[in-house]
Amino acid sequence: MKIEKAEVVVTSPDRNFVTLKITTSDGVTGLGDATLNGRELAVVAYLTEHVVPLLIGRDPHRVEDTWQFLYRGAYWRRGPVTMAAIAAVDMALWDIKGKVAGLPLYQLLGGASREGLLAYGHASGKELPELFDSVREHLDQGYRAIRIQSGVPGLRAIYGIASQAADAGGGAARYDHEPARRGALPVQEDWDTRAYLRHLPGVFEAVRNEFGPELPLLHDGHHRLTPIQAAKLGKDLEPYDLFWLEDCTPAENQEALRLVRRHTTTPLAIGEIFNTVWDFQDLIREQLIDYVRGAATHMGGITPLRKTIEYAAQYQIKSGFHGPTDISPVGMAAQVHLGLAIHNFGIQEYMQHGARTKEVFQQSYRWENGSLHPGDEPGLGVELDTDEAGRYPYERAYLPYNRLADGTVHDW
Ligand code: EZ4
Ligand code: CO
Repeated sequence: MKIEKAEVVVTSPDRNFVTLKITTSDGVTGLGDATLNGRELAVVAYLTEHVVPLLIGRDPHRVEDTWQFLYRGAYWRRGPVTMAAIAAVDMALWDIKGKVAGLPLYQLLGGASREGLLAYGHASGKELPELFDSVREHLDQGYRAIRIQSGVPGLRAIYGIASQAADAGGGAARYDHEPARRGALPVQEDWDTRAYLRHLPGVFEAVRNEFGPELPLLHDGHHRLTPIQAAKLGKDLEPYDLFWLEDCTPAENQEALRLVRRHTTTPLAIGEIFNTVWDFQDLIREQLIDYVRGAATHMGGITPLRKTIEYAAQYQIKSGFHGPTDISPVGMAAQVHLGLAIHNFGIQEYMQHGARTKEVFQQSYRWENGSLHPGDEPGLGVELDTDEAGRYPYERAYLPYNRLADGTVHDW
């Protein structure tokens, strides 16, 4: 069996997705997710111009060898564009292997370690009543763990607030929070760290008072704090027993986490923008985080994400794989299979795709009683309806960016 064809499919049902479809000489097809939010066409070019020609004629069973060849063979390593492209190949080859074996991917990864994956959704609101409604909606939908993002008085639009995103226009209506907006240029949001630090602990106090002590609550700081600010926030949130505080600092400076750790027992989750195992190496070895936020789509596929999480297991660090709407159903399926198989599963983010996306990508993973299960179809269990995909051509979309009141660009 050889790889006969590799096609890059771009579709924009509710948002842009990039999918690699590999076909073997035996007619088996495999899918991989290569979606890089706001930079989709860069990955399309990398795949089409540089990767696809290398795949034709290769043995699709050689997953590890193909990964090493694409990673080391390019000489210029890492980076989000390259790693999203390699991820798509890796996923597609695992998909093919599962289909040839007649087994769902989780069986190839060691079999199920649990019945299903606890998944969390995104509740948000400009003010408390809207936030409480959003939490109740999530509870009604069956969520048993919820991320809390709140507006901040004096700030017009900030990351994570669905209604503010909807006000800014551009396809945000369906989503709990879809940060990328279709349009010619990125939307500007605003930020004031001191206002945020003053406001947020009161929000968590109110949520705990309303919904009780048991519900696992999460929060995303989205890279906007300095180390000492992050330490203060972690400390201030301790009474509200967070499941995790995510991306409390921009993690390029990994030493910063040592300082945060010295001051707070609030669990930390990091890594949604990391590309490789090596980005996690120090954070895991020094036990500076509690949850690995990597995504199969952005870490170079199932193969390296599995290596990362196996390494993390030695330190009792668990998975909390990134699962926003910009991970396609193919990428989500990959993570749900991996999450079912590993011992050190923590939680899975699950925002849910829109109806059009579910038509384009027919999924066999299911969501029941707040848990995800990958289903038992061979491989990843996702099929791409290319006719349906063709109805939704690419639409330019950017992630927003941040400015402070004085006009300085800030981390978004
Ligand atoms: O901003 O997926 O935890 N989730 C997140 C996401 C990211 C987007 C970027 O593409 O931080 O909302
Ligand atoms: Co995040």
